[in-house]
Formats: sequence, structure tokens, C-alpha cells
Amino acid sequence: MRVGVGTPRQTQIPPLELPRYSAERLSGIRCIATKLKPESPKESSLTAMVMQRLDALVVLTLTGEGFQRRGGGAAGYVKEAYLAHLIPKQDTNVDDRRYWKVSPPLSLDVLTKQDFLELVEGLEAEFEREYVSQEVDANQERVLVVGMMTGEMERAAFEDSVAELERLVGSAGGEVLQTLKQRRNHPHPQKVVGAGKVEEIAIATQTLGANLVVFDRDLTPSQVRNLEELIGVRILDRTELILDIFAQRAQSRAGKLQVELAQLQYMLPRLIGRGKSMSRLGGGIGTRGPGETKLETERRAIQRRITRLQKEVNQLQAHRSRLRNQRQNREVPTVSLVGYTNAGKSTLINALTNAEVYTANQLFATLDPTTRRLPVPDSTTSEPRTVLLTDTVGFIQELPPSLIDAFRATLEEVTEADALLHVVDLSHPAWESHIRSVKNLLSEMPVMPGPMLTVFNKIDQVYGGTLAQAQAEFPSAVFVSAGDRLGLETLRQKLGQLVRDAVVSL
Ligand SMILES: Nc1nc2c(ncn2[C@@H]2O[C@H](COP(=O)(O)OP(=O)(O)OP(=O)(O)O)[C@@H](O)[C@H]2O)c(=O)[nH]1
Ligand SMILES: [Mg+2]
Repeated sequence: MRVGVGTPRQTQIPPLELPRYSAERLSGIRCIATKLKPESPKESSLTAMVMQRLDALVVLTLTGEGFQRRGGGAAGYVKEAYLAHLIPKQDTNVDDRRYWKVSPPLSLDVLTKQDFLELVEGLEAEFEREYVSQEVDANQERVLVVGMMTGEMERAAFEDSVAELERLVGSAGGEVLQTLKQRRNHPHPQKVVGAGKVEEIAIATQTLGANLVVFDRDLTPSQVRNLEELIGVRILDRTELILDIFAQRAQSRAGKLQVELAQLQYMLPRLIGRGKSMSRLGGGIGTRGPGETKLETERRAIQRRITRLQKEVNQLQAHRSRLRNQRQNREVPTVSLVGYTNAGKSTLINALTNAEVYTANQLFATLDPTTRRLPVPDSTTSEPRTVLLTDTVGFIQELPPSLIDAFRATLEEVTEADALLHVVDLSHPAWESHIRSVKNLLSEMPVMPGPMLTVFNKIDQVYGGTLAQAQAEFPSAVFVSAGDRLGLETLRQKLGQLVRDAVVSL
């Protein structure tokens, strides 16, 4: 038996320390609390019950007076008893947060006749039935998404970025069960979101049976640790999620190499950070020892591996640059497709050249570059001439810096091309901000790319005044539907002009 002094909320046991912790079971703990006022349990106590998945919560209210029975034993002190327990989801309503049932005031006699084992077993059977029926695919992660709108962020930009995070979860193979949002001036230094929100996340995790919570920003190691302790499931930040998608997509040796490098580079400072905070915490007896040493060894091993991978990426870079030189010697101009992820770059190269690049309605479908020959009409002679068209990895806003660094060999295919085709998905509500993100990323690349032609894609899905707006703002752009093979001839001709301009400007 565990005795805690304080309200059920104050004496709460962290999820990871509970004897049992899962969506289909209760924790195996019953809590009895006393209360001076004759009123039913407070919402905070009931919330604490949900978070610990208590078998039951009994609240006894006191009369403030009582008497000693003859022969010992107190009586009359307890006025009434309330019995509260969780209820299965089909009866709950996430919006008004009714996850529980509270009995009317009972007398102690009635309460003692309650068969708790039967109650718990009955509830667990229902939870389990519900859990099994929810479980579509056991391999699919059940994810809760958390978005936080800070200070100067605009509402629309925030909504777009949360929607994008949901799509990233889907692309990583997860299922988004619910998305929770909060507005704060600054992220909370320890927990990112406020205490009330953490509780709401924990409850939603519990009741929906989520096994992963993804945040729309990068988290510090201590934030991750605190949140995992409070919520009880794995916490992932945006960069880790993107790295995970890349890891799943990597096919070629070069791709795998670059992904591993990016993952280790992201991880390393986090390991060091954890080490530091640990030593700051104690800085004395009990803080030295195998924990710290192991961390140090681990850190060195990772550093060594990073150095080796970096060397390999350098070799890869040198190899690619030799290939590019050979192409340039043959005087075949090169054009790279760039653009936001899912803009339709691979669909476009397939439509233009009969390539067989994998396309899909998911983010980061393509990782490895593919190059194909494409005949275009020469802009002066109209004779066909060949250009080499390369499709490669898509961009995203705030592409993690470790990825940019690790993927420099792949990205050089982009920056060292003679010209760029910037593919924009005009059917996407955030197409304008996508253009800005791509331009920002290009401007951060070490080598200045050549001239660029903007291609608006998916015009078959564009409605309202969007097409006219884009045409007015980008008079020299081309408008196509790669999917429906619309506008491809115009695109070929403009490509002919583009490479001539590029070669002239060299
Ligand atoms: N309606 C419509 N859908 C299109 C068009 N072009 C591409 N798509 C769809 O858009 C999705 C993404 O296409 P991809 O070619 O894989 O996009 P990508 O730019 O290569 O994306 P990443 O490789 O992930 O960066 C797919 O579901 C395509 O079928 C188009 O012209 N019209
Ligand atoms: Mg692609």
C-alpha cells in the first residue's frame, strides 16, 4: 500500500512509475482521499485519476465530529462517500472532457458492499474490447500532434505548418489520432507548453491510446525528458520526424550514408547536453560513475562514426563532381528540378522523359537523384538539342540544418546545374510560402545556382482566381499539369531558351 499526503493531484504517481500503464488496462491502484467539505470530487482530482488510470477513486467527506465506539474505534466522522472511476471511450466526450463517472453521495455501508474487483474487471474488459477494435494496424504508430503558436506567428502560417506536420506523420507511416494546439508567447523552457496543456496531452494520450506525441518544433533534451516523464509515451520533435522519413526512404548506399550522418549529427549535441545537465545537477557524490563514463564513451564512438561518414560523403561529393565535369565536357547543359516536397517534380520528369521515378502523395517520396536526357528545341535554330534533367530531394520549410549538411552531395546536383526548374504546386493553399521557403533554402546553398524558370504545376486542381493571380505575379512562368500532361510543349520550348541563356551567361 502506498500512502500519499495531499490531494490526488499532488500525490500523483508519474506514468512511467505506475505498476501498469497502457490504454487497455487500469493501473492497479485504488485511491482513497478525504475531504473536509461535503461536496463531490474536484475536477483536478478526477483529472489526476485519469492520468494515473486509477482503478477507482473514493472520496470520503468528513463531518468534522465523531465519537468513539465503546471498546474503541472511531465512528461518525465520515459523512458520505463518492466513488469515481473511468469510463470507456464510446461514452466519453473529448470536448467536454468527461472521462469519468462519479456516484451520488453514498453511505459508508453501501460503499463497503461495492465489489471493486468486479468493477475493475468489467471496466478493463470494456477498455480492451475498445482498444482491439481501434487497432487497425498494429505496426502503425498512433500519434498525437501538438502545435504551438508563438508570439509573432500568423494564424494562417501556423495552421499550415500544423497541417504539414500531420502530413509528415502520415508520410512516416503514423496515424494522427488528434491534434492539440496552444498559443503562448514563448515556449515553456522545461515543458514547451503550459502545465494545463501537458495534462490535456497526457489525458488524450491515455484515452485515445496514443503511443507517440510529435511536437511542431525542435525540443531540447531536457524538454523531451520532462515531457516523457509527464506524459508517459515517446516524444518526438519535428526534425527527428523528418529524419525518420528520410531513413525509411533511403534506398541507395549514398542515401543511407547521408541519412545516418544527419541523424548522428542531430543526436550528438543532445547527448552532450544531457551529460552536462547531469553533472550540473549533482556535481558531487553519486553523480560520477558509470553513467557519465558510458555517455562519454558513447559520445566518442558517435563522433568517430560521424568523422568516418563525413569522409565518405566527401568522397561521394568528389565522385559526383567528376561525373558532372564529364557531362559539362560533353557540353550537354544540365537542368535540376527543385521545389517544395510533393510539388510534382518526379511526376514532371516522368511525364517529360518517360523516366520511372517513384511518385506518391506523401512528403519526401524522392531522396536519390535521377538524371534523364530530354530533347528540347533550340531557341534559335529550333533543332532539337539534349539537356540532362535531374530530379532530386524536395525542400520543406525549416529543413533541418543537419540534413542540409549531410545531403550536400545530393544538393550539389541542384546547385551546380546550369539552370533550375522550380516546380510549384499551385493547388496547395500555401503555394506562396512554399516559393519563399525554396528561395530561402537556395540562397543558403554555398554555390549560386544558374537561371531559374518557375513552373506552376497541378493546374488541373486550381480553382478561383489563383491561376490569374499567379499569372499576373509571375508573367514569365509556365503553367502545367504534369499529371494530365498539359502545357508540356510550352515547357520544352521555355527550357530551350533557359539553357541557351544559361550557357550564354557561363
Ligand atoms: N492533380 C494533380 N496531381 C499531381 C500532378 N502532378 C503530380 N501530382 C501528384 O502529386 C503527388 C506528388 O507528386 P510527386 O511527383 O511524387 O512529387 P515530388 O515533387 O517528386 O515530391 P517529393 O519527391 O516528395 O519531394 C502525387 O500524388 C502525384 O500524383 C498534377 O499535375 N495534377
Ligand atoms: Mg519526387
